[in-house]
Amino acid sequence: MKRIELSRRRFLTGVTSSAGLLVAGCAETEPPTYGNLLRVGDLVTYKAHRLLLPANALAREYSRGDISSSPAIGTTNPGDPNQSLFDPSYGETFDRLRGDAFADWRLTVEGSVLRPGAFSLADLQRMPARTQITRHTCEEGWSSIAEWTGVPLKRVLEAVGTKPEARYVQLYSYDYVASGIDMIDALHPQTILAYGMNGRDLPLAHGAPLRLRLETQLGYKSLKFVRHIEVLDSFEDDGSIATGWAWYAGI
Ligand SMILES: Nc1nc2c(c(=O)[nH]1)N[C@H]1C(S)=C(S)[C@@H](COP(=O)(O)O)O[C@H]1N2
Ligand SMILES: [Mo]
Repeated sequence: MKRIELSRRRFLTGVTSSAGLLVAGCAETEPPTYGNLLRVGDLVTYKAHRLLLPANALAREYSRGDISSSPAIGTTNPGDPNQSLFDPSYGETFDRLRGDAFADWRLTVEGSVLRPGAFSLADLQRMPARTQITRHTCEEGWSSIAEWTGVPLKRVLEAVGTKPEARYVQLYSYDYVASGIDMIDALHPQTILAYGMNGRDLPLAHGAPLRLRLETQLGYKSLKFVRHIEVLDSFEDDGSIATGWAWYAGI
């Protein structure tokens, strides 16, 4: 474990500077084929990570004593029309579901899958769980450490059976945000759909009832208030590129 813990960052130090060379030399790897020339920097980062890191290299995990307070950033209640990312199509629904302690809430999983599914919170909690204490790194420059409990996204994808041609997984929220990832990150052992935080139910402000924890990328890709998952055969912008962010925010 220790050995692997060291790997992600160490491995990448010094690599990105020479990554320009890699782009030319790695036509055989699957490019994410997203964005345009302005996004060439992302492409370099993406390729460097995908070429040089073992797919399952773990992000560092911490101990209980390292847990810090976590600020709640961005949407803290998708049912509140005053929040900047409020989505009128889903805000009221979220409010209603929350009023009933999410008893009628379902996570729908569709797209390039053999058995599209709708999972209740209890369904997800019956699946094998994973607990991890990790550092959340926000692109705004702060970080915090928390314990997260949830079901590995891999388990949910196994339950619906992704088709062989499936290449991306796009997650949608009750606010105006989505998060798209490739299959390598989707199947990563620390990529979980979390329903617990620091030993309790996931609080509203942190994404109740279910949020993505994507430990291999920056904070904005860890989607809160997950509503729907779409498995894709080809790349689609999740909104990052349209709003000037990197689609791939690997760390
Ligand atoms: N649905 C949704 N997910 C989101 C956001 C958001 O505004 N809406 N903000 C993102 C950003 S920028 C960060 S840093 C983290 C913050 O998670 P936290 O509020 O639990 O600290 O959530 C991410 N996921
Ligand atoms: Mo963030």
